[in-house]
Amino acid sequence: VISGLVDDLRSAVGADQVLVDADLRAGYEVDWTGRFRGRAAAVVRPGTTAEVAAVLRACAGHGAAVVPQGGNTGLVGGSVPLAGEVVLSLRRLGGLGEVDPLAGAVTVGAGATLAAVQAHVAPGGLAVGVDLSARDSATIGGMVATNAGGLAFVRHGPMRAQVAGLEAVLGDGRVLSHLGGLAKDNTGYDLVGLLCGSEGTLGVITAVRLRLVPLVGERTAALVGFADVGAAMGAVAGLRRAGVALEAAELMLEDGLAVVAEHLGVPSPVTAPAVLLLEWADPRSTEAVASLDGATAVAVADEPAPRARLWRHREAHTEAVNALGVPHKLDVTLPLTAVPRFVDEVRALVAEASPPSTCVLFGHAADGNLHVNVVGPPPEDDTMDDAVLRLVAERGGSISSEHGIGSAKRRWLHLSRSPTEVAAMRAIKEALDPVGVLNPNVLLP
Ligand code: FAD
Ligand code: 2HG
Ligand code: ZN
Repeated sequence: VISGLVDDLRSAVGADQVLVDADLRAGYEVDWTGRFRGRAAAVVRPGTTAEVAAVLRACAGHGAAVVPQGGNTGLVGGSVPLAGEVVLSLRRLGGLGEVDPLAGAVTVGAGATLAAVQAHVAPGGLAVGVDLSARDSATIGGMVATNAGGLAFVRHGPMRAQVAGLEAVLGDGRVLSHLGGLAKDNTGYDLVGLLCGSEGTLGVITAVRLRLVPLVGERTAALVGFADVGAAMGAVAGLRRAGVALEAAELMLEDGLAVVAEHLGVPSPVTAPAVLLLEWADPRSTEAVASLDGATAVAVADEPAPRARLWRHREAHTEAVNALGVPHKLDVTLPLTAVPRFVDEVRALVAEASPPSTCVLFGHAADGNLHVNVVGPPPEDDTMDDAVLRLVAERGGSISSEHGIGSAKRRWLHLSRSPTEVAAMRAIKEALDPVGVLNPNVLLP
């Protein structure tokens, strides 16, 4: 079966773009964190939508499961072949269409990296509404497939809100195309919205029509210290009530900043139990931040280089955690009022863990989105994952805020979704992917 499949894949995309040697496959077989690894039947690298369709027809014909892969920066084990699947890499679909200045929109290939699109649209005074620190590798297709959130969610919402249209190939090779990108379009079910956050289970996204946002060149960033998480959360709410249009509101903790400082070899500019990274564009907001209740220390920057230096202490959290060991990453949302207590409770859980473990917690304060990183338990031991996710559910939260369910969290999907919801999702999956070739080991239990 495998050799027949490989022959058919070679006919679909050309022999050069089908990788079967172990050393060529290796980079596609392990996730960014190193926690999830497997072995691919083959890695196939189509260069056009028609080739993606031919690959899917070949795989459907052989009953071979497919894992779509973009930049492979996903953090829930959804982009790697854990059960011998074919990896379908979209990275060659990196085309960048002409920017439409009237609509403020652009159509790009699914394999274009976020950084490439940012650089492409910036000369027209435009930007992508979602930004994340994996921008040099993460692809637009992967960001749509995970409905990525990121650093600008407070201002522009998730990836789904940036998508005006898309093109995707279904499991049997049919092409679903809705790239017109009209501002208003109530012509039935929102299939484009449905593909957003579908994690490669409903279709392989090949192109995306992005609705862009104004590029805000001049902004001010500040690190602001507080005595505790409650005070920091109150400060964000206060600024929003006062009408401050925050571009970002990120939460960090003293011990996490220390891990980052050690990793970077640069001390944190602000030391406090809870630290916010706030960013805003309107100079009139500077006064509101300067007079924040409960602030114990502040570092402000408005020139690009010093601003980037402040941001480095936030953005380097993920790589600093990975440098400690293979992390268990739990990306969760809590009701805003539950955040301070949850932080204390998680730290208490990890303090009692065996083997002794380190907890690095940070997140997107305005969204109630916490990134709970635990380093210590072996990769396959999910006792701590279970305890944290159950606590999240008890506190009224969501077990995935922005990274998705992937293979990492699918056994806990029921904590956030009712049986009726899971049944509806399963019915949708069966309707769009009847043969079940698209990422069958992801999302649905
Ligand atoms: P992959 O990792 O390749 O794939 C992710 C999922 O999407 C998989 O299930 C895969 O099968 C599917 N997929 C990929 N491409 C396609 C396609 N074309 N069609 C269909 N399915 C597809 N995430 C956030 O939300 N916010 C953040 O702030 C954030 N910061 C990060 C920072 C770092 C340093 C790292 C390493 C990751 C971060 N992430 C963040 C997670 C990750 O970057 C996002 O999930 C991103 O959207 C994944 O894009 P990718 O191209 O790497 O996708
Ligand atoms: C971020 O906000 C990402 O930087 C990654 O979502 C979070 O590393 C993490 O846990
Ligand atoms: Zn995040």
